[in-house]
Amino acid sequence: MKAVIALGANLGEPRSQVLSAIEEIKKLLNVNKVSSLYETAPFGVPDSQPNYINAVLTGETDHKPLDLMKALLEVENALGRTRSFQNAARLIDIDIIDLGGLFLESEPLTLPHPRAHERRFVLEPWFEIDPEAHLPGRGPISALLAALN
Ligand code: PH2
Ligand code: MG
Ligand code: MG
Repeated sequence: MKAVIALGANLGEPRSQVLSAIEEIKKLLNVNKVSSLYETAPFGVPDSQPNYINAVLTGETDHKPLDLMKALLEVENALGRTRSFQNAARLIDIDIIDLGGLFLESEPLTLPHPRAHERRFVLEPWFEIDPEAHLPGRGPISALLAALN
């Protein structure tokens, strides 16, 4: 199954944490494409947070959704992630955006990512590596991006 994964960091050394996370994810799945790193203003959180470094990658995996999520949480933990409150500034965040077009609504994991369609910091790097991509249930990411303008 094709996986689309978004990374973000805005504490510590965000660029090197995102790059380290990408290296760890390459051990978990067959990574095809990795976007550039984007410096983005904090979105939907207090402006007082530092800017983020964001990236998106695509890969192939046979992991079941919850197994992939747990493996990615372990990468977050290995890189020092702690959780205080939702959307708090963080050392690393790794989110599954889409996994093979699956729709899943469960307590630990909702697929596709329920807020991806409104997040330029996800759509722009994703568009860079896969301009024809669709976000299941929402449509072409090119149109989603245009709608944000
Ligand atoms: N992640 C959030 C909330 N806001 N803003 C930017 N620019 N980048 C992020 O990765 C980000 C955010 C919650 O996961
Ligand atoms: Mg997130
Ligand atoms: Mg997350």
